[in-house]
Amino acid sequence: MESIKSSINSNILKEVIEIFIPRERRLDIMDLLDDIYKATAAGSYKEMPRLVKEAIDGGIAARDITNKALSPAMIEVGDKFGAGTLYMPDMLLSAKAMQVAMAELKPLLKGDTDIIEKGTLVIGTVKGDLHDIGKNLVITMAEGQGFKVIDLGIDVDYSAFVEAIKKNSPQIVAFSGLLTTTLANIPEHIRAIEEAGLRDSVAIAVGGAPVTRDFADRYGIEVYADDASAAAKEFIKVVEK
Ligand code: B12
Repeated sequence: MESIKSSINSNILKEVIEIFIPRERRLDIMDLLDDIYKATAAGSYKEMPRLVKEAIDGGIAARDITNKALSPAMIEVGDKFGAGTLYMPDMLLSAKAMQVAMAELKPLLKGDTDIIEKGTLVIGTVKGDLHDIGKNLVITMAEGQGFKVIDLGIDVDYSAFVEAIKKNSPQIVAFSGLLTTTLANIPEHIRAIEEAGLRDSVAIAVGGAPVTRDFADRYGIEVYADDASAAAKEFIKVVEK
């Protein structure tokens, strides 16, 4: 596993550390971020509350824990999953580690616009679909990349997506679907958004094992990805346009 120490070298965090932290304490901070990175990548979720507390007590900003340790670790995990060198149970453990850490960090991140307001994503499983493991992984990855996520849950009605768009003005609305039968509901979801006059205000994203890029193209859907880390990267492209 690649260490994050090298990636810290050229960033602002390093400068801040060099200015404000005595030389003998610098290694501790880098070690702590490295430990959080490794624990996340290894899925050691039980370690996370202690590690996060130590980091916060040691003066590391919550956003640096997210940006320098949690997010890169999840990107590594997602890349390995995509490459077939890491398997689903390991990815779920890493997702859980990230969620445990985020639960500790979220109160501290409120008001930190750089991390919490990169964009807003509304997501749910399509009408009739109860499979939410993939959706929850997508949420973890999106939150890790700084998105505010409105999770509408499972078996979400057309009107619930429309209401959530009106209420939250997201840049992206995402459908997750695992059943070939319920994928047939996706065009209906899009129609409901069009009829409410909201289609031009959001990019639509779609995913789930049976979904393909061809499917997305057929319905004019802007974002498709076949795994959670690729999904988060695509979401970033949407808000950075
Ligand atoms: C777990 C599971 C269940 C659990 C779901 C529990 C839960 N909380 O999710 C339970 C037991 C409830 C269940 C029920 C059913 N299931 Co089921 N289930 C599965 C199983 C074993 C795993 C699915 C899963 O979680 N995969 C792992 C996740 C991580 O993958 P994923 O969802 O594809 O998500 C990834 C990507 O697709 C992407 N992604 C996901 N969402 C999104 C969204 C966006 C916007 C983007 C960009 C990307 C993205 O990122 C994710 C992470 O990398 C699959 C078998 C399989 N091999 O897939 C069957 C499977 C999906 N189920 C199936 C069926 C038939 C059913 C039932 C109809 C069974 C029955 N007769 O009752 C019911 C239907 C319930 C319903 N109405 O939804 C079939 C579907 C066949 C089909 N093509 O239609 C499958 C394929 C099994 C099979 N081989 O027959 N199921």
